[in-house]
Amino acid sequence: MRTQVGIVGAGPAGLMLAHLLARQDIDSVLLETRSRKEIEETIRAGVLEQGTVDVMVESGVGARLQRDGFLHGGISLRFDGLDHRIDFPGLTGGKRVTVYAQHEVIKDLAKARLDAGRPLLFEVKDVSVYDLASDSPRIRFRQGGKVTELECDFVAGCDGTHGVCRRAIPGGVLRIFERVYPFAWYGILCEAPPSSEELVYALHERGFALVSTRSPDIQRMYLQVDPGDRVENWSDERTWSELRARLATREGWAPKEGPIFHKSVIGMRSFVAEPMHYGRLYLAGDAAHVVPPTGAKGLNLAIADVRVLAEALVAFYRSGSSEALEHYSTVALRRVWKAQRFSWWMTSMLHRFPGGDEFQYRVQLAELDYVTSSAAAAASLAENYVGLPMEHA
Ligand code: RFL
Ligand code: PHB
Repeated sequence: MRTQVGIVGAGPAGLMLAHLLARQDIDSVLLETRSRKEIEETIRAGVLEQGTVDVMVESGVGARLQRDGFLHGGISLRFDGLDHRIDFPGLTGGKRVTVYAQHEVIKDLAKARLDAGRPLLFEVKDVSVYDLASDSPRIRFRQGGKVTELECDFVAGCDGTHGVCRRAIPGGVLRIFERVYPFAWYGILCEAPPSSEELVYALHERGFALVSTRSPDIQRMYLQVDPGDRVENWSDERTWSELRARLATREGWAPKEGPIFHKSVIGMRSFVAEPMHYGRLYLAGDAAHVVPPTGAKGLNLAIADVRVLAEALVAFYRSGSSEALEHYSTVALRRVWKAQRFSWWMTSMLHRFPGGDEFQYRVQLAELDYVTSSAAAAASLAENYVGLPMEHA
């Protein structure tokens, strides 16, 4: 079996890469360990930058997003019992974000792929990549009882944090940069109308809380918890009481409550592997970098990576030149590190650090006060949140 680009992982990165290449008549085979049902039901991100929306719409997979997504013109930073709005269009020359769940993006992209009759193989097992430094790297995998060897011009490692591609790079090639935070997020989905028109990021003495949304009748909320905490420790009653406490305002704000149907605890870390390629293997998305969710950047970075990678692959097949491919890692990492900085900064400003003293907490409150009272500081938050301009390789 042969293809031009072998893509490992059908998350947002892999699916979008396959889609952008198909539009330029470049063949790819997309391999995924999970089932279609699983990838379409995993609850994750919800905030899309304008650039992410643009590439969905321009490439013909944005119809549902345009119909069902919610345009948000700002967020609220809540501290000291008061709300302070960051007005995105006013601070960025008109930009907004769109709230549309990641698994809906996955459904749109998977459907486009399968409707076009192009290969997307689910439930593959024992995936391994090798001969990466040669001109014909290979992917070996098993589906049912059958082992297949796929010979490629290039391999795209879009297999997320725990995938096999990054690990296949020989020792000593990659530099790893990592920070683990001393807290996690406990997230819920509930059947309730929106408590707030826009997202609320709250810092309270008891810790961080986030009010997000999914649809007119499904809401998403998060609480900062201990990394060792478990959903079993969070009864519905305790969850609502903690959300009420951390989100209380002087005006008596309270979340709209409803049956909780999903609970999960997610760890928080920052991680970058450099460079984002080895031989003819190119890493994209969470396979190469992870951000804490406070900046809402993970999915958007994955899409930004594959936009650059797709352009570079198209340039290679059109002209035979690998110059753009050689620049891929450098160009992608410039955006990655700015998103890392922003995500780390939002996380540091908005969480209580276990063992942190009162001085640290006062500095966090002063930072929030500054960000919400200085137009320059607010504009810096806004332009990062809505997404920095795209760069090209
Ligand atoms: P994914 O989504 O992890 O997809 C990787 C895919 O590869 C498959 N796989 C393999 N396939 C074949 N062979 C193997 N050996 C394989 N190993 C793994 C996996 O099954 C999977 O389907 O990575 P990708 O495409 O790079 O996308 C990254 C994003 O999913 C991630 O960054 C975001 O979800 C992060 N994130 C958010 N990002 C945002 O931009 N905005 C947000 O609001 C936001 N909120 C979040 C988030 C992540 C969260 N969690 C659960 C980590 C909120 C949460 C709660
Ligand atoms: C979400 O809706 O899941 C969400 C929103 C904003 C974030 C992280 C997650 O910063």
